[in-house]
Amino acid sequence: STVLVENADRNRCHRHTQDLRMAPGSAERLMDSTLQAAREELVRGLSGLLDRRIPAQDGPGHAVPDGAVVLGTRESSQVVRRLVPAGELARVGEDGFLIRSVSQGRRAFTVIAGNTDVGALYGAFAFLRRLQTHRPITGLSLAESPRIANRHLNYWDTERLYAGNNASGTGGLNGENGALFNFAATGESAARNLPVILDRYLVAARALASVGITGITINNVNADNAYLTPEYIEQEAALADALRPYGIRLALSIRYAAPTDQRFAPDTLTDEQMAPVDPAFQEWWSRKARQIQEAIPDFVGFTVKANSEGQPGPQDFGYDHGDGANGMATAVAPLGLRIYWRTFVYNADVDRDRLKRAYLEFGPIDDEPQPDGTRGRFLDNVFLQTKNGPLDYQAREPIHPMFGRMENTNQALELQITQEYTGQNRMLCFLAPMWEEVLKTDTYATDGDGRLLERRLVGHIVDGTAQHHADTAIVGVANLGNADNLTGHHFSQANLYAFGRQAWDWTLDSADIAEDWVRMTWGNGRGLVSALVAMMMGSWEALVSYQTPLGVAHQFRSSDHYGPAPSEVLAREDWSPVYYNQADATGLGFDRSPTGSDLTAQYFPTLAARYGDIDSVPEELLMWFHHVPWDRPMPSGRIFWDELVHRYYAGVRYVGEMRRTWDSLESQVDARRFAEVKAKLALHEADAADWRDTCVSYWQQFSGREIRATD
Ligand code: GCW
Repeated sequence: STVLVENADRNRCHRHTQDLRMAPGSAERLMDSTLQAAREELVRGLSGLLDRRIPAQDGPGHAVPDGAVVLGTRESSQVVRRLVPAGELARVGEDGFLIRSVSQGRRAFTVIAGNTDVGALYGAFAFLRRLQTHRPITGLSLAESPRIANRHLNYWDTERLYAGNNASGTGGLNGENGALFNFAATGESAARNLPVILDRYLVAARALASVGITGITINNVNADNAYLTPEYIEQEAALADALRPYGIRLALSIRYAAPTDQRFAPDTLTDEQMAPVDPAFQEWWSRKARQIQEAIPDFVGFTVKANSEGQPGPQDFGYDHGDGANGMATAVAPLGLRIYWRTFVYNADVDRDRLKRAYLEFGPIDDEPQPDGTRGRFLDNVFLQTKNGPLDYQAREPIHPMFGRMENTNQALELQITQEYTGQNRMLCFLAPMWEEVLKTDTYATDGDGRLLERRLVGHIVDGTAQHHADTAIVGVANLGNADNLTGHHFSQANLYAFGRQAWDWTLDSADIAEDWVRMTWGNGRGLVSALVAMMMGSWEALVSYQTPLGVAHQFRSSDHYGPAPSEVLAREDWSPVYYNQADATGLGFDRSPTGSDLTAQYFPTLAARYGDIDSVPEELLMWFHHVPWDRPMPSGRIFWDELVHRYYAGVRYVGEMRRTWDSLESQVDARRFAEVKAKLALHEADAADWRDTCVSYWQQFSGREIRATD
């Protein structure tokens, strides 16, 4: 009946004048504090879901009203102090929460408690989720806390945007780029730009808070130095203020060589001063970080893409990744900031097989004996940020061999939510099953004596329990844009949603996540829920089948990373589809077994043996590790060639089934979204068929065998 949040106004945390940041005619009110935000969510959510106005109240009066929802911390709320034992609450940690149904005499009410305001906010969203998904909201005694502490997004504001309202409808670099946040470049009018806060920033903040995202790196990893200028820092601060009540902190991507940029004169460094051990280098970053921290007190730190794809890095100045990361980390450690150093590097001089290169560069630094008798050179405030697989966000990859191998270094798992290689804004592809597969893959990691660790799934490595890492992080490359629905394709929202849920608890079942999302997004109708969940759950495997079945890697057109181009030969061997498929008269696939590049040796022994043997490698990863003869018998009873063709056809057939499923739901979905998804599914099927036909006919030139499509 009532939402009761005591002391919601006590933590005013804004720093800039309010009017400067409000969009003209903005409907949203900027929150001052997290508890206010929580109150607002409950009032709005309960009123909407129950279809009547639910009032809010600040103090308990003499008794909590019957039916009320009370929210707070022990610090903010008398009710929480009285009813929630300190010890029980302490156990859920910083971001966790308790939800309790309480009866007092004839009155029954619900208490949502966190140790922090943000924890309480997460509890509010969890409570609303229960209501929205038609789960019981009485008799509750729930305790939840996240397994991973830093649950971040990386937002590439200029690249891989598929959710923009720009002219082409695709996002990208033409005209207004479809980015979520608008920065004003020097001299540009601020009328529609930061520091003005647009409604959609708050809509995004609320969406991210609802799934527990704690931080966002707001610019592309191929960073533009403008983000380090005072003009931008002021805008970043306004954005940080707007996101802060929702528990979301800001980070920035930087270019490693930023200190040499003349725009920072007279503070510009010479190449000699760019040695990461040079006091001038460290002083530069510490000064810059202080400047940012003054404007953004809870600034997270820097994300760095160094010596990767043409980006500058320590190697340009004669140092390695350990030196570079540590140089920056030393500079910012006294400020409590972190460095997220990406491991997406593939210098061709390191090894012929691109997939081996990252571990060859980072592994030895992790293993290096230190003067104090420990191992591993990376400092404690460095996270190595590693993609799930060793190539590049392909729809299915083996796990990156670095998981479990970097026991002396903090490691963050990086997943791509934006659908660069998984259908962009056209194809419906629910990615949670892929992430679940990654997170639940057994690394077979061993300890120093070669004994198998007890907890050794990728998820255990990432959540720190495998190798006792105190600091943990997971990063999603975001799929946000300025589209009304934030993500472009309506079903792409499910990926953002799932990322947040899996970042919070990687042990969740992706089908359960899909079900929650469907209920909250499309409705609770029985047939609708089961049909959509089933459709979504098969969509990723179908995409793998019609794009890159059985582990054939990276067959994408270089111009857009959307369509097929198996015959493409590019200037760089390691960008060329032909390098990945190795098609010839004997078969298809890249030999990374001991007879080939021996990537398999980078895995722990059990996996190395499994992947290295064509008889034991999982079928789905076959061509990642082996050059497979066209006539090799497969578990299905078909020969490899027939199986390959079968997969392509089955994948496209599934898309046809998705279209029929969707059509059958017309009466249960609102007309606009029904039509929008329907139109995309039609394109999806045509494009999937293009993948099938282009690839199968190209492979046939090598196999010389007949195309026998099977059901
Ligand atoms: O897959 C590639 C993308 C690039 C991206 C790079 C990376 C921003 O095509 O767009 O660069 O990965 O992860 O750094």
